[in-house]
Amino acid sequence: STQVCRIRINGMTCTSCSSTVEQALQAIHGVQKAQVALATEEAEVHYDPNILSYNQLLQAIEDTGFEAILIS
Ligand code: 9UX
Repeated sequence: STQVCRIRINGMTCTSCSSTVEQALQAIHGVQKAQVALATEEAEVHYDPNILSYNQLLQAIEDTGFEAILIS
């Protein structure tokens, strides 16, 4: 199954920042699709809720050095 969540990411200032976050999300088992937009400072992540929870997505972003806040 698929769940979609949107996450606000604070602290990204260049495309290298957003690429780092996007690749970290895409590398997680259970993530089906992840897009990080620098302009809006948001991530949209499609993931399997049977494999992981959104809290692990937030933690993975925080691990890259940015602040993550669940939007929806
Ligand atoms: Mo860009 Mo982001 O030079 O921490 S990688 S600012």
